[in-house]
Amino acid sequence: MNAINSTVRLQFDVDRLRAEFPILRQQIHGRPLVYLDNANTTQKPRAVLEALNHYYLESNANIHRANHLLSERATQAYEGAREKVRRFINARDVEEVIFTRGCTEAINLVAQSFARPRLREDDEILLTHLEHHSNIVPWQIVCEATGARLRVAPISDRGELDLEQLVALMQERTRLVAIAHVSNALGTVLPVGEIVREAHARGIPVLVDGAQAAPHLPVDVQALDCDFYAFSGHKLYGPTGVGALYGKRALLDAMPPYQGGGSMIASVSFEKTTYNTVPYRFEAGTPNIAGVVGFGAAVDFLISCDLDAVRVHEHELLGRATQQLAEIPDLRIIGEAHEKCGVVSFVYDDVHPHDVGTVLDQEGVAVRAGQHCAQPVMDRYGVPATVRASFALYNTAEDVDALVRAVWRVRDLFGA
Ligand code: C6P
Repeated sequence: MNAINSTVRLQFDVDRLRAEFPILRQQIHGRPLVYLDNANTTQKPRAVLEALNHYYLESNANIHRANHLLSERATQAYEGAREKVRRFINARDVEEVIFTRGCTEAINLVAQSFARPRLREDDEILLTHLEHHSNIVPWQIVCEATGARLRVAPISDRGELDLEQLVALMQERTRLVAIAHVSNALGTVLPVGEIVREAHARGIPVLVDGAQAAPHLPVDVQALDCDFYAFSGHKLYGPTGVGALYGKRALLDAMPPYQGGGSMIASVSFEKTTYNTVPYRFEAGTPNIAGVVGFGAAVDFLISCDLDAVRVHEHELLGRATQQLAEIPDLRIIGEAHEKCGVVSFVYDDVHPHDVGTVLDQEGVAVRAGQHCAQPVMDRYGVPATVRASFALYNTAEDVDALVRAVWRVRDLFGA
């Protein structure tokens, strides 16, 4: 470890942080909970729980549409969270942040409102082989409606994207590149900045699925220069059912609404309706106000933890887990990219990953076993599923050791 890392580490007090997550104190099947399913959803710190509670106890009202004090408070809290999210991703303008139900809805919004009106028969949308279903299916839906088609850039056996091949697939008919920032199934970090540069050099806009990156990596949408960035609140210590879409102002301004209803209009008559400005044009109906307030509190919490220190800590956990798991005979790690973050996936001999997951659960270790909503990745490796351990800032070296002990237990139970 270099000098900078040691300094950062001194400032990172994981025990103090864990104390902020009451749920982690419990026992599961008589053993201390070891929660390693963070890529699925993270646990919530007291600050987020208190923000939700405080909102409902003190400020609950509908936003943007009443002139009483509670509504004013609720509106301020909601719009305050928008500014927090803007700062978190360094968007230029608060109007470039649209609240959604999550990363999935954010991508669907772009598919329906940005891509669909622009796509013609034989146009192309370019993805990679490591995408989550949320960054595949919305594009298939618009392709079915328009006659456009998907192109898919391959990944290597290590789970790395072949940038040259991706660039070679950026052709005259490519209308959008849609890529993950970090793969949820493999942990691969994609060179998003380079991809955006290559795409823009050819006049192609880029959407980044940041669901697995925003909790772990610094996200600066201006530095990345991506056109859209989608992520969820619940994977970064916020509540479920809320997320955000960043979009460049000029693109958002030119996009028609995604859904119709209250709040997204300027005026309505049976003859003609005119629409509100962004971001409100894309937030039809009463939103998840409390969820957005909790999302803002989660962003505050994460920033207060020192993001550099968090990154170093999580990287150490990933390294420790990878090294110890690799020592288990007949265990195969799926996804060995040079640059990884947050996730280690593996299969053990011919024991089905679901059985491994069940044994781990009995040992108090919560992981995800399955396809991780990334079936093409499973097909690429010829496995039905993987076991995936994923890390958060509150995990410890002891959590990693408990995971590894539990996997050895699988070996005892199922035989070598
Ligand atoms: N991945 C996982 O266990 P939502 O469900 O909208 O919050 O996020 C969807 C999504 C989109 N992209 C990536 C890369 C993701 O990892 C996810 C969610 C979870 O890996 C649940 S399937």
